[in-house]
Amino acid sequence: TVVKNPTAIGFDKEVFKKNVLDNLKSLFRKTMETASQQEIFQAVAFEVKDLIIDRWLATQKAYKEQDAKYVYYLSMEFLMGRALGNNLINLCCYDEVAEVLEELGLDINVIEDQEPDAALGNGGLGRLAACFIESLSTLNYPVYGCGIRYKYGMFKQEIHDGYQVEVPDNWLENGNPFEIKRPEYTQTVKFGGYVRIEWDAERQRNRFIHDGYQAVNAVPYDIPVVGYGNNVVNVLRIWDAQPIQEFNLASFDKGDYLQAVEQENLAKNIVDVLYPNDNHYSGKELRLKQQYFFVSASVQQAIRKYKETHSDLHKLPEKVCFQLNDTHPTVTVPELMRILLDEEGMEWDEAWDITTKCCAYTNHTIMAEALEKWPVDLFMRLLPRIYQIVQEINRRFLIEVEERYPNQYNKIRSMAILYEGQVRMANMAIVAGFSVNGVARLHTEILEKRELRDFYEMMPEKFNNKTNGITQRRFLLHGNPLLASWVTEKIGTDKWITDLPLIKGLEAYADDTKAQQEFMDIKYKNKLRLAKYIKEHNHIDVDPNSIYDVQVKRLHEYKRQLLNILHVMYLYNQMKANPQMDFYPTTFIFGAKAAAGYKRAKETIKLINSVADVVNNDPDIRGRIKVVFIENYRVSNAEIIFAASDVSEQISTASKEASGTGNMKFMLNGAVTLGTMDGANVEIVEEVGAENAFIFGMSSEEVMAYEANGGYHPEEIYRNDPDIHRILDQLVDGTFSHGDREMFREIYNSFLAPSYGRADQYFILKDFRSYAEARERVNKAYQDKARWAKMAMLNTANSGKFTSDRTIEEYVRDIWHLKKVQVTL
Ligand code: 26W
Repeated sequence: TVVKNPTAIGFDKEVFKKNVLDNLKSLFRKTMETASQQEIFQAVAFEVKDLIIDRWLATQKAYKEQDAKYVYYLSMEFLMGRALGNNLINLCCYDEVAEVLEELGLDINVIEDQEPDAALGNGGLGRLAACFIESLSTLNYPVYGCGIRYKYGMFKQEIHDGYQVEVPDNWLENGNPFEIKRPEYTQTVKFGGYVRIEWDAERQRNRFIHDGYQAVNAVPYDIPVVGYGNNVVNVLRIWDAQPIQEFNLASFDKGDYLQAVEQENLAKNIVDVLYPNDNHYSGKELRLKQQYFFVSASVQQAIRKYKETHSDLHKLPEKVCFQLNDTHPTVTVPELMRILLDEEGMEWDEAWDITTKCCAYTNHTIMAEALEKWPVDLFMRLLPRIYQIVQEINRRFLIEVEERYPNQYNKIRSMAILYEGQVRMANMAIVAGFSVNGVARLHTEILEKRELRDFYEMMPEKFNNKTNGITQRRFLLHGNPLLASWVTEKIGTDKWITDLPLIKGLEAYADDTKAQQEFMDIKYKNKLRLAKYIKEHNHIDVDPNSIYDVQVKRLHEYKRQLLNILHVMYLYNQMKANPQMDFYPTTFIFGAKAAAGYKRAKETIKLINSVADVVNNDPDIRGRIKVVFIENYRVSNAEIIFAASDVSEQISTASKEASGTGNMKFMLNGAVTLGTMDGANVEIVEEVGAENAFIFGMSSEEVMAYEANGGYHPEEIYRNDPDIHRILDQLVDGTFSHGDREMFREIYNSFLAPSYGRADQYFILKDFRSYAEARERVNKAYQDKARWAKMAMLNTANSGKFTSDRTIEEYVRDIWHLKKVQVTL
């Protein structure tokens, strides 16, 4: 029942079918009868790429004709997920292709399942980048997404005996049918060596010459990013590393054998693997290499492209903006300076003027351990010329600080770029960027008032907020087709696909019993779909009539999966003591990857699985509490999970979650938030109304006040609250570990006697009672079917603000100043 978009016209089913069969023949010399599902996926994907190509060419032609300004979205991570389904949706021929496949005896869902997720990202930051480039395309804005073509993306997670095991993600094994290699745009990137100073007599100034370096080639692969129904195709450009010259015997003769081997090795491992750390800086040299590698290639490419049609680099800011996705690409600043100074021969002041008008920085976290601070010795060894430029940026900035705040050493201590032997990347991004933004209102306030207070005081005009968003094309239209069709039918238009606030039209049905029934029927069908997935992948039976209470996100202490599972233990104890207690059956669903080296996170996964073992198999519980850990949480199964959820667990310690974006995906799909006043939860509650969410816990003010005083005393709670006492003791009495008293000892100690850091650093015990009480309210509320249906529907109805289309329009208005480009075929 989805209304067809006019651009679907021109799609010819018979031609498509014939071409898919031809592709099978030419790619694999197979027929429909002999081809594997994977081969059929490839044949279909190549045909879809063909549909994209004409639009791609037309888009780039239109940009050129209009001399369009581009944003270069520089990001170490793009968590794209699968492409086939979303490309078909945005080309407006999903239903038609589904029909073609059906006529060939195929199920489009099964074909889509053949595609590996492009998991070139960890979590929130990488997925945000993917939503942003999709929205930019849909809104007719020119963008290059610039990133790294990791050979191995985010690891695959397997659970063995309750423990996480990481398995390499060889996502390119069968090739990527959507990418195009562009060797003609190869750039050279230089590492190491030294800087020689030479007198340039002609220009009467010094020249800085970088010598003795090792170089690698950066070879781009382009992946199309299709806009919805508007013929726009932007480009995600990811760089691969290749040795400059293939290692050969000729170089042996010339005597630079070792040089050749070293260059070959450098190229070999630069793009091998995505660092699987989320919110944790590790200071590895290879990571800095990755950063400079893709930044240098992208900036060189941008300048080269600009110079093809412009002669005056002073006007670069009219055509180019570099958006730095967190501090990871901050070497953009000195790299652009290097090109303008050393290659274009500019003076410092003019180069600085251009650079500071081209760069803008987004901050995604206030977690201290996430801040990138490179040791100076490492930095200058790897990037000697870049380091000189950083020194000069720092020197000039400190003069400004000194002028503005004479003799206030504390200002220098907090704002210097080079300090105590480290290069502080955030400080460089703030000093050089013309814009600094946070990702939710509360987050930006905390940056201004606390974390970046001195910068805000000195340069308030740079600071702004851009509350995150998500694309409804993937997370409703593709992920939840039943609800998507129903929304279209109810509000009488499919325009919400590109104008999400129209979804507010659902409010008119909030009290309509029939609509409530329909809404909950769709939820039920989606719960069946998830139950089937869980049965296939986890071999656990879940009751689709139970409440699906879901926490899916990276595993991190501040996100407090531990609070959730401790509460399940508490519930279990209650039910054992009182089998007749009033309780609506609930399935507690978790999904989370732990960074490979993050011990506490991995112990938490084991605890969740151990509690699941005991609770799920205890006959006294009679299936009223179930715990499920979904293996290998990623974009593709997230779409299924959000659609099926009743309760959205957003329970981070207030002030710690910059925004969250999963919270928005749940809301869009009609799940009710159970959360703290943190990140974008604050704005979600503002939109939907406090009566349609379950809020608990300390405020960010309270948390920050405790932190300023060095924490609190969890052992008082342990002593005075018998229920909490009991669950903590159960961590070390073997209840959930077949008698093993040591398995969860470290978790236990973290509350009472940590070997490092503060006791209960994330205020789990402090918030426990308030959380338990909120969960009780949830359980009661669900038993009133009409009330719940209304709440859930109102969440969907009020999710309009959280489209990434809105976020992008704000970036365009306040930071990028792009113009819309129309593309006709
Ligand atoms: C250097 C190690 C490292 C790796 C990743 C540091 C920091 C990161 C990211 C900034 C972590 C991240 O993904 N942050 C999340 O960004 C989302 C998009 O803005 C927010 O919604 C989340 O709240 C934030 O945790």
